[in-house]
Amino acid sequence: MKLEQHHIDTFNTDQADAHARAFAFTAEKVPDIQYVLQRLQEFQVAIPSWALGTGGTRFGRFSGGGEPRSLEEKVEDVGLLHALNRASGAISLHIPWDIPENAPAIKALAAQHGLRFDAVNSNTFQDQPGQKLSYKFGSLHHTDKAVRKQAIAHNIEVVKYGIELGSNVLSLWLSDGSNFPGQLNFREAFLRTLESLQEIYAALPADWKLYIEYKSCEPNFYSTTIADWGQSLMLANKLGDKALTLVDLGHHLPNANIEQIVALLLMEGKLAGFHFNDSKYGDDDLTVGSINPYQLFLIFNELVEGMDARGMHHASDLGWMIDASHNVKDPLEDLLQSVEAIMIAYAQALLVDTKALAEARQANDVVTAQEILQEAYRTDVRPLVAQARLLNGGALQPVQLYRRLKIREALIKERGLKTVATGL
Ligand code: PSV
Ligand code: MN
Ligand code: MN
Repeated sequence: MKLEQHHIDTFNTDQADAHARAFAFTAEKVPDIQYVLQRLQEFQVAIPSWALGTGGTRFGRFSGGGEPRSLEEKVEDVGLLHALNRASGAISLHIPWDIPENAPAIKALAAQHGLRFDAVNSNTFQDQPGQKLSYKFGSLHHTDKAVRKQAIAHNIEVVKYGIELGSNVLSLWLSDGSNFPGQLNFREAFLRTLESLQEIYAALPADWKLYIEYKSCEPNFYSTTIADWGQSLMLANKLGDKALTLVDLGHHLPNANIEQIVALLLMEGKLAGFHFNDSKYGDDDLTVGSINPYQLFLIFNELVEGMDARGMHHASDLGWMIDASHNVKDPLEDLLQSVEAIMIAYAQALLVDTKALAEARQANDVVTAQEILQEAYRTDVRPLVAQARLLNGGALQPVQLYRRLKIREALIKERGLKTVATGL
C-alpha cells in the first residue's frame, strides 16, 4: 500500500465538518490566529533514524514487524510520517548505525519525500566490528591517547558523511564517565575531553555547528564526564561560537527545572536545541508529552518568549529533534504522537498573553501570572494544530488515518514479520 495524497484528502473530507466546528470554537478566542497558524505550519521536527525500529531494553527486544531493513526504508518511513503530519521534514542519522554508502542517492530519495538531513550523530559509546581499540573506559576522555585519536577520527568521518548529505551539525553524546569513586581524575578527564573536542572543532567546516549533549548518568553510574548543562556550557564556551549545548529532556536529575536551564542557555546564545522525549524515572525515552506535558509547555513558553526577545526564528534557529524509542508501541505511531505533543505545546505557548504576563510579574501578582500561563495550557489547541496540518496538506488525524489505511500491516507484508532495524 502506497500512501497517496488522495487518501489524505478523502479522510480529511470525512472529518471536515467536525473539524471546522472545533477550529472555529478555539480560533475565535485567539487574537492573531493567522500568526499562530503560520508559525505552526513552518515548524518541523527531525526524526531520528534509530527510532524507526522497536526499541529494546537490556532485558529484551520485541520486534513489531515491518521494520525498515535499510537506510532507504528508514527514509521511506520518515517520508510516510511527513506525508501524514507535514511536520517531520527532516531525518537525523546515527553513524555507524546508518551509514550513507551512497550519499547522493540517499539525499535524492529523501528530497523526493520532502526531507532534509538534520544533525549527524557520532557513536563512541559502542565498539564496532573491526575497531582496533575499545571504548570500555571511554572515548574522548580516555587515558590512552590512541583511543582518543580513534574517537576523534570517527567524529571527523561522521562530519564527512554529513557534508555529503547536506547536514551542517555534528551532534555528540559521550557515555564517558566512571562507575566507582577513585576510578577517574575528574579534572584530567574533563581536560582530555576538551582537548579532543578542540581537534574535532578545528575540523568542522565554517558553516557547521557542534552540539554537545549532556547526561547526568547512565551507562556510568558514579560520574559522567559531561554530566550537566554547566559542564557542557563550559566546553562550548571554551571551544567557540560553533559549539552549543544540546538539551535532551531525559538527561537531568529528577525534578530539574529544565525550563529555567533552557531560558538561560537561550539568553547566552548557547542553546543548540533539543532531543525531545519524556520520562518518569531516568532516561526513559518515553513518547514526548506522555508523562509531563505541562513541563513541555513551560519549556516552549520560555522558548517562544526568549526567541522573540532575541529576534530568532522559531522554526530554523534551533535544532528540533525527537530522541525517543519504544519496546511496546508501533514506532511510527509513537513518533506521530511525539510530533503532535510538540506541536500542541508550541501552540499553547504561542497563546500566552506575554504582555499581560509581564505586567503581572512586574506587579508581583503571582496569581494572575499563574492564571495567564494556565489559561494557555488549558486551551484545547488540537484543532489549531490540525488546521495547520490541513493547510500543509497533511491528515487531520494522522494516527487514525495510519490505522485506517492499515499501513503497518502493509509494511509487514512488504518487509516481513521478523525485521530488526539498526539502533540500540
Ligand atoms: C543517550 O542517552 C542519547 O540520548 C544520545 O542522544 C544518543 O545519541 C542516543 O541517546 C542514542 O539512543
Ligand atoms: Mn539524546
Ligand atoms: Mn538519552
